[in-house]
Amino acid sequence: MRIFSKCIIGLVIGLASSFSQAQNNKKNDIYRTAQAIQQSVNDSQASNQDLSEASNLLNRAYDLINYTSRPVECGRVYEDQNFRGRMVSINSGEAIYNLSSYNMNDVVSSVFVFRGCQMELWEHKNMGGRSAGFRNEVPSLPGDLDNYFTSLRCNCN
Ligand SMILES: [Ca+2]
Repeated sequence: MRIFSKCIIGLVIGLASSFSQAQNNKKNDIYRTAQAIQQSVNDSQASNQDLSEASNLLNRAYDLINYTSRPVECGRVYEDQNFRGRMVSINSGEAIYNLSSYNMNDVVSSVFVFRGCQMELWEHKNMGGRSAGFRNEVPSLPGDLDNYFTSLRCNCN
């Protein structure tokens, strides 16, 4: 019983911690699995210590699921060079179809992308026209891309 619950719940924790923001469906599956494990632990002939350990492990699994479910900031675009001026932040898995909504059309001059994330920006609204991708920080966009972008998308691994 103790080995069984440790193996299964350890697996749940491992899976939960490897999830990224975009994988909510899988996280929900794991959440249901964890609940089922909790039920089977409750139903079985287990010692109080077994139940206590299983409960602690499940709580860790739930904490990890909650943690990985929170929005992850993916990157930021700035009006001026060196990450100055007005700023718009974007979360992983999100898109901004028209920076005009933020009064930031054709003004972006620097881009910050968080580690493990990738941002793609487009010349026109709705991901139209020429595009460029960035994986790290760009304190000063090259001349032909300066004050140029209108839409963007960002994703973290
Ligand atoms: Ca600018």
